[in-house]
Amino acid sequence: MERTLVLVKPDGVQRGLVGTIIQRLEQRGLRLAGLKMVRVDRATAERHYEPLKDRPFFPALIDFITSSPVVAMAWEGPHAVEAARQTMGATNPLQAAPGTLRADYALDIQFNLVHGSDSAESAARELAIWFRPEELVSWTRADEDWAFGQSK
Ligand code: IDP
Ligand code: MG
Repeated sequence: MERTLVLVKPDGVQRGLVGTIIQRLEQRGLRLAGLKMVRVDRATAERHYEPLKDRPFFPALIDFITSSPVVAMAWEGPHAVEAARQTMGATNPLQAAPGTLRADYALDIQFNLVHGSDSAESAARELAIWFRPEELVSWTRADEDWAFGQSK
């Protein structure tokens, strides 16, 4: 069982795609364990994207992610990290597979709707930035035996 951080980035919130993004992950079978709307400050954004601090697009990325509210979510399930990223698609929407969120709803490599942790280690680090432990809810989804199957 894994937990991952998903952010609906400012473009997703402004474009009214919060519900669509939640629906895709929810219908995939993942279990929502935390959810909040946040106007992230620069210091927190820089901590979240710290592994990318030497990339040329880092300043623009921090400007973007702090420009307007985001929705932060924790999702759980078997292989939740990989499953969430697969549902999102490749970083560049033009290279994302059809049917993924980024291919279906985005055009730009920066304005690509969503963030998903890229490993279990990143997920733990990032979830600690966005959520206090008591904000993550432990519960059983009624259909999870059927969605998680043998991976439960
Ligand atoms: P990921 O979000 O698919 O994991 P990362 O390489 O971790 O992709 O990059 C973080 C975010 O930085 C991307 O989602 C995108 O918003 C932005 N980004 C990545 N590469 C570029 C680029 O080449 N130009 C502009 N923005 C980029
Ligand atoms: Mg990444």
